[in-house]
Amino acid sequence: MRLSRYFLPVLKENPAEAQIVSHRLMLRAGMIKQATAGIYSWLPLGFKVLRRLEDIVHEEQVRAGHIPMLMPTLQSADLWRESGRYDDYGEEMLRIKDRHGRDMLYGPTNEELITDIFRAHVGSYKDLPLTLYHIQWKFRDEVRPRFGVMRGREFFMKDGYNFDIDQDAAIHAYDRHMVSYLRTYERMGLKAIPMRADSGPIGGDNTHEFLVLAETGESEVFYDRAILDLTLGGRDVDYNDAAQCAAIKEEWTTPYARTDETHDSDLFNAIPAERRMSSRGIEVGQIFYFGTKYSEPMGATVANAEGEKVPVHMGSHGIGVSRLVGAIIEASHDDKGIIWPEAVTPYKVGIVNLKQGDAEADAACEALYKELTAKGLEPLYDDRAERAGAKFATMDLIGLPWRITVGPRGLKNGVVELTSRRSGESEELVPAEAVARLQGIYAGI
Ligand code: P5A
Repeated sequence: MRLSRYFLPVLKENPAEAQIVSHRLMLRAGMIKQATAGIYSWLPLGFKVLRRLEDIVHEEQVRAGHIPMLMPTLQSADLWRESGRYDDYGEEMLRIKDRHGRDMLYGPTNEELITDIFRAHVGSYKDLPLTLYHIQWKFRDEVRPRFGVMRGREFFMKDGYNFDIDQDAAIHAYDRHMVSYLRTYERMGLKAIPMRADSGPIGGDNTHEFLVLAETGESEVFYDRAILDLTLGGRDVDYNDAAQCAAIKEEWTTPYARTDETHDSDLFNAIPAERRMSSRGIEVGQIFYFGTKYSEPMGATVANAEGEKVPVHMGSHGIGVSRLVGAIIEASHDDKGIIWPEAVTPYKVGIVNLKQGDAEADAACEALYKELTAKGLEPLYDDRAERAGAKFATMDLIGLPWRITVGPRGLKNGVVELTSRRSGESEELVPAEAVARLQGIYAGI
């Protein structure tokens, strides 16, 4: 992409309405624009990051054996009356009437809708286990939408639902989700800690939230520092292996980690003082096992091996995809702007032409642009007739992890400069070497 032809409405001034850094940087970097309270348009740069996160979530879900589909945003109130949640859900639910006076709602979550699909089509234990998921917009009429996409009213969520014959099988699904979520967040360059939490309106006693530590997080969290040393890394996980998934869950849930909703000060105080940590966190996902809470009232039964009809065991699992964009920025920025982890960056490398209009510099940039594009290293080329300082400031603000600077002085020696956004370190390389270096960095990401 050439910046002169792109749509990147960066703001020079700090927007007054933004209280936290991710919101400020997303507005300044031209990623989002508020449409109305808690509802945002995703401008091209923001949309690119959102899509990238969506891709990672899909890849990891499919890897775990879960099946993608798509359900609508608008739902009929009747299904929610069957589960009893139409009245329970309260004011967070946006209720709408259609022209025939029928009660509709903009889905805040999809347990009822998926249970209806299941009961219409599945009747035997032989069709289980089954996990279906989608990534779709949700609406919750939050009392205080704030912090940009962190607490929106309309937001993008991955929500998945497992159907299993009994509790043991459903707990395997729970563990499988925990492992696949750990892997998803690690791929995004985040440390997200599973913490015992409260299940709220979704239900059930078994639930973990995944929290990214950040001062601006809305949740108060308490944890054993030892949990920070855990990583999944490149482990070979067989998601069908219930014992392996359970062992990984055990590893992550043994050190104390809880949100304030479930915090137990006696247990916490039993941890050696130097490992006792309390801070704030951003909830980027939550998993639930709620058994037959929906299947029983909605009549979602399957025939078991003995031929008896039994209500199916279910859980649901959510990732806040749009919130993650903000969470990654909270975890990765400096005073100049965003610093995207390579795995989620909207463009892999920026090209800065220090002397636009200089025949040699222009030709070198064009050649690099072509080469990087051909190698799949999607570049963003700042080809505007701007001062070098302004170009650097824009690149720093939008946070591409690598920048290639091209100028007449370097070109005299046949070199360009490759700079890391994170460390600020630069290296002079001939253009082919710079491309090869980037290929190495992005290999396997
Ligand atoms: C699990 C999937 C559920 O809704 N039903 C289907 C279950 N869980 S949840 O915890 O309520 O939401 C899942 C994740 O969605 C994100 N989230 C939000 N993101 C932005 N703005 C909001 N207002 C908002 N509310 C929830 C969170 O990341 C949450 O973990």
